[in-house]
Amino acid sequence: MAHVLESGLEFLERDNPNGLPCVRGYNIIGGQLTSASDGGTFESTNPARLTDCLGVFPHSTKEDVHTALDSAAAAFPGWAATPAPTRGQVIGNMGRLLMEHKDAIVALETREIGKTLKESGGSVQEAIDTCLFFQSEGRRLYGQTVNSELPNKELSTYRRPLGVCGIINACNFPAAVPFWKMIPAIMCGNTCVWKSPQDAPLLSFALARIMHEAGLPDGVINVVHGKGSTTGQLLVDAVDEGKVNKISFTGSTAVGKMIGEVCGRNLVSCSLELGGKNPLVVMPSADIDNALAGAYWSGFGTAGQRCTSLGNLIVHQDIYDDFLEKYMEMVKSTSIGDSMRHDDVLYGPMLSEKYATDFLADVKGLESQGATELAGGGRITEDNKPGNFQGDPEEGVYLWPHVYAGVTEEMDCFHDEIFGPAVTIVKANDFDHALHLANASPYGLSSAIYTNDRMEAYRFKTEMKAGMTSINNSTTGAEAHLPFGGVKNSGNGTRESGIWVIEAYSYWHAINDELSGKLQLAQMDVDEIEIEEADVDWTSLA
Ligand code: UN1
Repeated sequence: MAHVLESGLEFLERDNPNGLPCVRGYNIIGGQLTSASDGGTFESTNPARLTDCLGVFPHSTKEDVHTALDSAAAAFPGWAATPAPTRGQVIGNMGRLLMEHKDAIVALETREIGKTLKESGGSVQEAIDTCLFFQSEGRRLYGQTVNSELPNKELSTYRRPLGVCGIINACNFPAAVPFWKMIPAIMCGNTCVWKSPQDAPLLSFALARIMHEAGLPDGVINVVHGKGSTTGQLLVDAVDEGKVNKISFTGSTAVGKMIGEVCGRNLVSCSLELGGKNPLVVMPSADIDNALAGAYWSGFGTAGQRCTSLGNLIVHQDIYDDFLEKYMEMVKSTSIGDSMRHDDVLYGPMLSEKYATDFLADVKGLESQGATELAGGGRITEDNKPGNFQGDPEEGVYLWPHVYAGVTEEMDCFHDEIFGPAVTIVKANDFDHALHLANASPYGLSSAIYTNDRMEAYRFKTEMKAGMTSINNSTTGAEAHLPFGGVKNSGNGTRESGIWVIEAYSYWHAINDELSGKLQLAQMDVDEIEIEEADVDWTSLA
């Protein structure tokens, strides 16, 4: 076994295009690089070029997950006792190291999951911003002093860490989202076992290594690679075995509900950031060009693979035809390709083959529900490609932009999340109808309205049941210091980001310090102050 900081990168013989390197990847457990206990592996491939293999990684077993949990448990007392400002300093170092290596990390993210370089830049910047924010939070992590109802007695509160946190994130924001979780977790004094996303193990490994370079003690963050249904499930199962004090999960609603059940029956805290069918309403008073830009980006940026991507585009009937015509012009002009090799592409490949397969199953049969396909075409191939496709589509996993109009709330496609480049369009009769439609899906993550009517904007933000609402902006674009999360089927009400996330990774410890030297009973030994009413008729004064 080698220590993570003493090892270089190990390259494997591969026939990758342009001689791009393929590395042997390892878990990081207690600071040591380890392979799977049974020697099992899986590969990470570039979805923009399927012949490009980034690395071979351990497919972690139950033994690996449990060794990682034991390592996190062993590191916990020392890390929890480390002064919070020192923990913050380590986090600040992580942010500075990420800034230094930003360009390389951004390129790696794009190579591994296919997001455009610009978007990977956003994801990595969000990780940096999170470090810089929580660096200083280590100097706060405030508790309160509380006045006692009894004399010579002091009450105060402290934030305490929960213990060992299991971290499971999706691969679409593979730098930002694990940092949203682990940075506040370790700032509060917790230790983590991170199950990296199966489609982004190399990026996760690089980030974890940088975290160790920043001065993170061994065992505070342990990384196990693997698949969600195997390694991820083993981490969740460990909740039943009493080895986990917190699970933080970003992914599908179905898996989130399962995790919530396991945590619930063990009274273990869980943060769940789940799916969305995010509505975007366009009213006649809106700046239409701005609304078009927002609806286009929300639907097709990241190939629609954000939990905050646009689902239902709800357009007022008075502008419906005109808006749709302009929208479809934009959709048809969409430039798609590998952003490593082509500038100005709006989106790249799907995150992996599996995302494409699931998407194609989701859009199949939408017309039999009554929706009208205005754009579609499924998988992009050499014989079936949009005019603005850049490069050779057969090299990767690329999908056409899909648009379905005439959608109503009676149809399943109004309610179901479609993770990928698809927008369903709904016609609204008036503002009240639009607001009703925006609230009618089972989800409540993000939402947006384009209007220049102040009352409509006010009513939308007041009456919209969602974790996040944009006014004259896209459904995406959460900043690193605002609370992120949803209601209804989008989550369990916990939040990521900003000071609010601290609630998710600490518990309140109330301290009752009796200085009087005697037993003073709250509620019972408190002197009651009598009311002495004066004999004045206040009603006689005016
Ligand atoms: C996600 O959609 O999974 O708000 C995360 C945004 C990004 C984060 C999105 N800052 O779009």
